[in-house]
Amino acid sequence: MNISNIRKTDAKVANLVLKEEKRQREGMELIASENYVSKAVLEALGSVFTNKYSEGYPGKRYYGGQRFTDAVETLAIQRAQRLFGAEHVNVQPLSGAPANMIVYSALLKPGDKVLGMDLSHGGHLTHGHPVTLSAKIYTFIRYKTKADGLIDYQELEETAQKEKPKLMLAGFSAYTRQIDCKRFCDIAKRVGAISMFDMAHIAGLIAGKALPNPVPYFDVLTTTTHKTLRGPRGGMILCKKEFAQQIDKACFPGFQGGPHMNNIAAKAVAFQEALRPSFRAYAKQILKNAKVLELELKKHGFKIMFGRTDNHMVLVDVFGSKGVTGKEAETILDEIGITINKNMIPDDPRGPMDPSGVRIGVPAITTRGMKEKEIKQIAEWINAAIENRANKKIIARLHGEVIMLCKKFPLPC
Ligand code: DSN
Repeated sequence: MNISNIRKTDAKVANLVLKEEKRQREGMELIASENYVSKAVLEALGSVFTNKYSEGYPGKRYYGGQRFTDAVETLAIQRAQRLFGAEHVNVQPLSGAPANMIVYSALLKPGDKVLGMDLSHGGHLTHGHPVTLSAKIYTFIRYKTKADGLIDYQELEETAQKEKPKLMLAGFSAYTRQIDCKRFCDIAKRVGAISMFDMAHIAGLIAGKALPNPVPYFDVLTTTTHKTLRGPRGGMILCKKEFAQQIDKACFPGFQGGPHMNNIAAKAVAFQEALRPSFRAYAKQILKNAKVLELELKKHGFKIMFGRTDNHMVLVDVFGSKGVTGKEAETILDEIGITINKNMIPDDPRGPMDPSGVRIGVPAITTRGMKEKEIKQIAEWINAAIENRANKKIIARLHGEVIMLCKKFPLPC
């Protein structure tokens, strides 16, 4: 990345950018929610659109000078509509958590009930965890998965019938199975609830047609744009026409101020990339890589939660499998240049800062071009690092091997 101007004016920041670039280049990114953008997305992010205030929506702004911001936001919206077949799209949410909060504030009154997935069962903080602002405003009831890794839809319906939630929320940040969208939305309809899907983790797999599209089923969907979708950091809301006005008003002026137009320009570029046939091949390869990772880790004796993976990640009970905590596994893998995150497993007896599990995802390494052969090698390294965690010599050797492989698969940006 060219940072010649930062170098001239700010040696400290330049130095940090270069160090981070080296870390990314020589390391293996296996955090399931991370990815690498293209050079084109990075250019749009660094473009002069960053200078512009554009409160409002295309054609209805509060400030002048909006000819080109209107055009770029319209492009982003139209491309997102083509990608997902959505009736209405708002590309202004700054990220996933604000997007969820915007939907809640658009469609709920304080105290209203929401049925969302439990965090330790793969849900997300913003789906009702008590530490969040949304949980202080709305009443969240959480559903869980069964021992076989699936959602118990019968129990979900019983809870929904009993609690009569205003909103039923599907979606996850660590769940690895498919949601039965029709069944979920049928339950929501029967109890008179609005159906919502937070598809942040799998948006790119849906865009790339590797997973079925939930958009036709749900009333409202939220996503981030920087995970499997390979766009800039940001959020987006998709909904049926009948909710469009409420959602837009809740976003601006209800929740946010000026949209980040450089980010919206970068979203437009990313969506164009995701519309290309090559993106379908990419999404398909992610699923293949995740499956190989699951099978190889199982061979090495790791317990895979939810039975298996149907998407881009695996949740592994490292404590139950190898007697190492999630935090210890994260630290040891960091030492060999493999970045993952510790993660709760369903009803984890351990705490969130040192849970029993780790979450491992393949979108970023798939972007770098790694395939089945490399994934097998990575599973072997993960096992070797965890089993030999006390042996500094082996850890150093593994780190060297990781760097060698990374050098063969350069970053796209
Ligand atoms: N932090 C993101 C993740 O890792 O899944 C979601 O917010």
